[in-house]
Amino acid sequence: NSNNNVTHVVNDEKTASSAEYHRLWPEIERVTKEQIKYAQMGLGNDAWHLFAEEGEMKMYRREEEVNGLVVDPLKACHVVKGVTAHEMCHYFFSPQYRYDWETTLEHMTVVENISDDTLIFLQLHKRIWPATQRDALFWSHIRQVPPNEPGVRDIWIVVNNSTELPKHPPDNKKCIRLFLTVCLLCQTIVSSPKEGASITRDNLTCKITYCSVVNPGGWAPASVLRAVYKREYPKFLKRFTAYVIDQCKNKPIMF
Ligand code: 6CM
Repeated sequence: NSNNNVTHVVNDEKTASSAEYHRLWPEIERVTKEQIKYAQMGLGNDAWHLFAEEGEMKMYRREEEVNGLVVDPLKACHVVKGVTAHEMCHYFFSPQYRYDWETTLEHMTVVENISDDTLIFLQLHKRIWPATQRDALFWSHIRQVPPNEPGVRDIWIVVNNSTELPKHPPDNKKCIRLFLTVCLLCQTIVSSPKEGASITRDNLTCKITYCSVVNPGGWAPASVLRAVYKREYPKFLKRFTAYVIDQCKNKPIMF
C-alpha cells in the first residue's frame, strides 16, 4: 500500500490532496483535468441535440453507439439561485446524502476511502425492465478549480469515473457492470450587496454544467435505454438542485 510510504514527507505546506500517494492518483489527475476542459468548453463545435428544457435547465445529448450499445454523451447546464458551487458539489459527492436525491439507486456503499476528497463507490442500480440489473464501481473526486473568467468567484468539480477492484469483480450474470464518466462542474457568481450590507444567499448564483457518458456494459434495448435517460436525467437534475437549495436555506453560506 503506497499510503504507508508517505511518513517520510515532512513538509509544512498543505498538500493539495492526500490521494496523491494512491495508485489511482495519476488517472484521477488526468481524468479530472480532461473533465474540467470538457465541461468548460460548453457545447464546443459538436452537434448536440436539445432534448429537455425547463426554466434555466437545458439538456443536450448526442446519439452514439459502441459495438451496438447506446453510449449517448449528455451535457446539461442549469443556473440556480441561493447556493454556492462548493455546496452543490459537497451534496453531490458526499455519501451520506446520496439516497436523498439519487432515485436510480437500490444500494450504495463506500468500498474505499482514499482521502477526504476521494472515495470509491459501489452502487447497485434499480433494474430497468426488460434489461439485466446494473451495478457501478467508480472513484469519485471533489476539488476546487481556479476561476478563469471575471465575475466568477470560485469553481468546484466532482468527477466520477469507473474503476476496477479485485475485491469487487463484476458478477455479469445476475448483474452487469456499467461504465461511467460523469462530472458536475459548478461556478459561484456573487452580486454585490447594498452598500454596507453583508452577502446573503440572495447574492448567490450557481452555474452548473453536468456531463455524463454511460456505457451499459452489456446488452440493453436501445429504445428503452434512451427513453429512461430522457425521463431520468431531467428528473435527477431538478430533484438534486432543489434538494441542495432546501438543505442550504437555513445554513450559513459555505464558500
Ligand atoms: O450522476 C448521477 N449520479 C451519481 C451518483 O449516483 C453517479 C451515478 C451515475 C449512474 C448513472 C447510471 C444510471 C443508469 C442506471 C440505470 C437506471 C435505472 C433507472 C431506474 C429508475 C426507476 O454519477 C446522476 C445519474 C442520473 C441518471 C439518470
